[in-house]
Amino acid sequence: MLHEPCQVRNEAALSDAPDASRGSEQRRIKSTQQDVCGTIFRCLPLFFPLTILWNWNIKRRLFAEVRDLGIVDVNITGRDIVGGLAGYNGDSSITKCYSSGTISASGSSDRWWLSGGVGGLVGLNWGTVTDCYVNGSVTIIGEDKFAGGLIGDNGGSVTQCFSAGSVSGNHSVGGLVGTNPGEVTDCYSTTTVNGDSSVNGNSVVGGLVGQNNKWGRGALEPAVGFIARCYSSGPVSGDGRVGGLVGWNAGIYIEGVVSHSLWDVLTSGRTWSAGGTGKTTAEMHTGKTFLDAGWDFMSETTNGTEDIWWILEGKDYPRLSWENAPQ
Ligand SMILES: [Ca+2]
Repeated sequence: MLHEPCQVRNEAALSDAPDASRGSEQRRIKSTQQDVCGTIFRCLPLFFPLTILWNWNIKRRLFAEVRDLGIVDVNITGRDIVGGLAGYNGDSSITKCYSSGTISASGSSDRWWLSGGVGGLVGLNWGTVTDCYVNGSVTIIGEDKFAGGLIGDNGGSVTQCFSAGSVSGNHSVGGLVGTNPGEVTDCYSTTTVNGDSSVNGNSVVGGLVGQNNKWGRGALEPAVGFIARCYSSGPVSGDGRVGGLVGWNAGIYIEGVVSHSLWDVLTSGRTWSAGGTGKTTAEMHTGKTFLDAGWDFMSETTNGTEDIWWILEGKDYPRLSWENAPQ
């Protein structure tokens, strides 16, 4: 059954308009959903060493849960770390939320410690994001990095989420996640992904994740760089490291892991990826393709009983069971 969270319109929900010049906001939703929806943290302006300290020591005091919240028709223009729901999610959980609309960001590499992390739902995520989706447009103009349909920079965990729409950036651009030193499991993206090489001269672009590797989570917490049971089907374009599923699986850092994940070589226009297995559209519309890869479907128990996926056999890609699954 499709979950129907409360909806909050961007202009009515937030206490004031985003202030792009400050790059920092912490605000509480002013609506009748306030008690349900909790606090949204946006763009904490922390210098890089303090970011590590925050991650290590302080963040757990500020745990928040955002649940059952839809942010619709967002129109946000910012810089550096920007998201439709939250700019920065420290160690909190975001569950059954979605956003739609347009997000654009620009920044300069002279502030490299804040350079990037722009996502349809969350800009920079070190927390837990579950059962969420985005249908919108994410664009980075300038030298900022890490653009993702759902999350720009993910050092946390993303589970059973999807993204649709379009993402455009220059370095580390992904349909779901721009750069991933965290975990992405049981997710998909149908997002159109475009990497503009004119800024850096070389783009890193993937249908699901732009860059996947074990770096960037902070000195005291080991990075994971893990992708499991995911697929992507959107068109992918760019110059440089451009992959159907993943653009770059190592960077200059330690190589990440991509397991039991697939992409559509026909709709993506990409026969190569830094991770995953390429399949035709017909194969991607066939349950057996995914069952053979160990995916947990509603129709079987061999791969598990959590029943995460279902498929309209021969007609569509797999969908998550919390979407309109047949009862
Ligand atoms: Ca099952």
